[in-house]
Amino acid sequence: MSKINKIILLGDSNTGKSSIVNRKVYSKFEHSIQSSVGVAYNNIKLDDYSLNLWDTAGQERFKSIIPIYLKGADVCVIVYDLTNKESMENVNDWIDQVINLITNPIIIIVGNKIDVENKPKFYIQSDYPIIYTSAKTNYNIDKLFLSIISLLKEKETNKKTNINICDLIKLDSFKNFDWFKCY
Ligand SMILES: Nc1nc2c(ncn2[C@@H]2O[C@H](COP(=O)(O)OP(=O)(O)OP(=O)(O)O)[C@@H](O)[C@H]2O)c(=O)[nH]1
Ligand SMILES: [Mg+2]
Repeated sequence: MSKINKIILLGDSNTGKSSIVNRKVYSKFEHSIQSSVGVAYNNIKLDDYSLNLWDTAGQERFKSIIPIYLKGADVCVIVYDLTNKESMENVNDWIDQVINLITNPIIIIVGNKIDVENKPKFYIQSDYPIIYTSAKTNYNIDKLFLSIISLLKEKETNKKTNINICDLIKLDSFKNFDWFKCY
């Protein structure tokens, strides 16, 4: 039987959370996708894992409902828009919100919209692993989910309750994951 894991996508509005989910679940990308209202749910099966994907709305007016959905999350994917400095600066606030509510969460930072040309890009420094993606071109989207599965597996195998994610991804099983880095 598949192991069920709760994956929550967080981050400012317009960073591409729903687009990442749509790319993975429906293999499509929409330029004129609607901003999310509340939370949307999807399930995907990968490997022997069943991932429950919770796509949250980033708009300020939905901030108060996020903690309800954060509860029980196994992986928190914090998405920012590489071309939007403010969304990058807000990543730490999203991380704080997660660590206030969840003990030893797996946090992954996603810098999305790497396809955009002719705009400055804001690369982040963090204690958490980072992956750069494009929901538009499908760049690194599969690798993002592969990384999620690998982190879940490693956490299970290591059975450490207090594991540092950046230590985890230094393990041998991540040595070929050059798209997935801690800085
Ligand atoms: N160029 C480019 N545009 C993207 C990418 N991902 C999303 N977009 C566009 O960015 C806008 C916002 O995408 P959404 O997926 O709705 O963003 P969101 O984070 O779900 O926003 P909220 O639901 O409001 O929190 C849309 O116009 C998308 O088409 C990407 O990788 N590259
Ligand atoms: Mg959305």
